[in-house]
Amino acid sequence: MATPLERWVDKIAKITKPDKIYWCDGSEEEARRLVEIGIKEEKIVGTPIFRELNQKTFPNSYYHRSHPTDVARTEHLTFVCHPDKETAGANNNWMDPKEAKEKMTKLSDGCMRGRTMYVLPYMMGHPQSPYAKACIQLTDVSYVAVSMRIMTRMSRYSIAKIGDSENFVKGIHSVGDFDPEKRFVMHFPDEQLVWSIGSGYGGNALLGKKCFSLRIASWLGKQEGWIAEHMVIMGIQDPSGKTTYITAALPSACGKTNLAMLESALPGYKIWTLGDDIAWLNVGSDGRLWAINPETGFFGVAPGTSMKTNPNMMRTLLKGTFFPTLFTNTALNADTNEPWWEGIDGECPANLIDWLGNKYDPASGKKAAHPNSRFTVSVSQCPNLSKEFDNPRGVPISAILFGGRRAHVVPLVTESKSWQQGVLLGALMGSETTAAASHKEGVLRRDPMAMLPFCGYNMGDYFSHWLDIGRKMTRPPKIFSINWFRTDDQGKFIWPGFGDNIRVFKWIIDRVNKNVDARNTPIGYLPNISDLDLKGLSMSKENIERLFIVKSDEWLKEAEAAEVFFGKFGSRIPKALTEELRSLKAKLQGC
Ligand code: SAT
Ligand code: MN
Repeated sequence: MATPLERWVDKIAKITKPDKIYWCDGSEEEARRLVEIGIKEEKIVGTPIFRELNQKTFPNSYYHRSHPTDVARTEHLTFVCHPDKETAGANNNWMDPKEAKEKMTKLSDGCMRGRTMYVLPYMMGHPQSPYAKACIQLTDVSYVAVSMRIMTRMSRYSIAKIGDSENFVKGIHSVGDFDPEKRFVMHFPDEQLVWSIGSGYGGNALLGKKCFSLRIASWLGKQEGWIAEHMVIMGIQDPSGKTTYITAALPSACGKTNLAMLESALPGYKIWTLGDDIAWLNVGSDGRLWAINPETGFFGVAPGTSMKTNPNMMRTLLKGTFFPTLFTNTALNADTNEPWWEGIDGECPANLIDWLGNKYDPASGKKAAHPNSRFTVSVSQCPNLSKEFDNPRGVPISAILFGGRRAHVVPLVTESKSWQQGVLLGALMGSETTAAASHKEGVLRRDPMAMLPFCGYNMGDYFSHWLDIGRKMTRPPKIFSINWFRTDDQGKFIWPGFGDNIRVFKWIIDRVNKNVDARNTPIGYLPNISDLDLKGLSMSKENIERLFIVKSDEWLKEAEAAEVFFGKFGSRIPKALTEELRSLKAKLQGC
């Protein structure tokens, strides 16, 4: 008798009509074979899926070039199909689930013809965590199969765990014909199903990542009493040897990966990385908030990564283990067969091939690597991976940071006065946009908790859920807002960032441990400059003070923009949050 899983695979194969069906086991040998297939057999518009890179300098690394129209998430073609539109909320595109299924069934008719359908069994989360989920993704491209093996715990264990159950997370993925008009990423939260066609890009194709671990998991968390967040998880070891765990939410391509792997500029401090993108947070029996990273890999932005900006990531990329490392849409050094991107160490090589496969002309003014070019690499290669990474319980969180890319208005660091005010700080978040999503660069976009593109239900209900989580904790983490990106009159960043961000973390830990006082302002507590460890930094007093300027008129504008944003969600915005906003406005007006 076929199991529900086998019957489901069969049903999807009848629609998509692959030539072959291949059940993956996640083994090392299989990964090698899949890479081989990607080098020798499978193609994307005539180009092989993988190209072997210089194995001496980039061991076990492979290069992948995507379809040129397929380089980022496509938010306007991403839908969350709850039975009713209100549940999806103004933050999501919505389609009736029945209509969406019909549309996808039609678009998928024969879409895997001539291709192999890979059946990928994987876990999100450590198998022994009560929050771990057994998942199956179907895909018709080896790039996705190999990527998923890096990013998730892929093995036959998931098949055994699913057994005869109907209750497993389902993903259907096909690159289709890459037609952007026929590209859709459809989520069916009540069925724990994601159906994606037309794109091979990370967030659209690695369905365990944003699609399941954020959009669908956020909805599961709402029902089950936990939260799925777009956050890094890290441990900060201080000179006494004590490690404090924090999470930080930053929109895509705001330096989240650099932050997660930060190398401290202050002696005696060390960062232990647990995750660079997604955190699942639950309230423990001790009344604290606990975090796990459901993933096992980094899917990071390559440009800007160097020994200067992120030495730990460079070491991770160069380590080479039995997990392949993938480079997607970077440039290629034609002489050395190494990947190259803007911002990597060294000079621009003379003989460069750009991400589109053409000889690169530096005089063209164009970038050689796509700004959203990526690496996909196993966390096991990270030299500062936390020893708690594989702890199924996760780590207890002492502080939550909300950040964004703001040239003005938002101070370097602000501590909220309560959980509720912290939720407002998170809800007020905005960021000047970058290239990870397919829209213009440099535009301010409201992005509460960095979850706007990833919250799988009405954002008003999401804020209520955050407030509920706060009420469940007896020892909640403190909430902070951070902004590394404030600029001076010339548009230059004031704060050095990177390894010096540890100085901000030090203050945050001091606040958590009640070691220092702070300055009370309408938006929260700000550091007394004398409490910041700025030793060795060559910054003028004036510039340091500029990092902490809070202008009432600018903040009133922020509050008004938040009101407009909240207005989109009508009565779904919790009263407590509107009250908090009203009280902030009153305080600002009183200044
Ligand atoms: O959506 S991805 O996870 O592929 C990249 C990002 O935007 O964070
Ligand atoms: Mn992300």
